[in-house]
Amino acid sequence: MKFPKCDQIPLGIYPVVDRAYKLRPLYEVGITTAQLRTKDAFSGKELEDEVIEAIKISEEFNARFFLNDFWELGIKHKTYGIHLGQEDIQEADVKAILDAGIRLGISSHTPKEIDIALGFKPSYLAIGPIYEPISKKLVYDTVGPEDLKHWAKSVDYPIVAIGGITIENIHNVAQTKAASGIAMISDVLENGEVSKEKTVALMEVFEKYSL
Ligand code: 3NM
Repeated sequence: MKFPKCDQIPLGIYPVVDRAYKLRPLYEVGITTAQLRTKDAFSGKELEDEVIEAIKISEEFNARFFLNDFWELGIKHKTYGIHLGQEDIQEADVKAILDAGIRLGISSHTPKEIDIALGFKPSYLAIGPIYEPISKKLVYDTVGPEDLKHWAKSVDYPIVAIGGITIENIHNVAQTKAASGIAMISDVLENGEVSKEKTVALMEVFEKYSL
């Protein structure tokens, strides 16, 4: 079992949004990787329509679109990728995702969880929370850039750093050069809507260190 790679270029700034329409302005400024994470906001047909719309917009921009949680819908509509947490990965039909040729990203918060995630040979490994998450309460200790760098040394997969990353602290994360992607919910937003300006500022920092 080994999941497909996510192309050669780094995942880059990797926004995680709650609605499909928020993807378009992100792609318009050059974002190449994004995730839809609706949690309980939608269900049934409404959820499926949201997923279909997200895939359609992402394909228009040739972007790497990951769907959070809803792996059955991801397989049905052939998303580029699916992102799962540690609990979801135990319940999902991981082989069905693999057989569908879909990429898989897995969250991890501790060295033990990293080991579990790597057992699936994922397309990327998310490590967090780097800082105190802004939009989600987590029971885990913050990782910080030092441990991110340290943990990344023994991981031969692309890493996505997540949790509390903002324009103020992204320099510390980017300069570790440990992460192929830097994910965030809050700091690409302004009053809940995508801010192109904030997104571009984050992208500029990422690019400065990935050269
Ligand atoms: N996962 P913000 S932290 C969705 O550590 C998510 O696994 C995390 O939101 C993890 O950028 C997190 O607002 C929330 O802090 C990220």
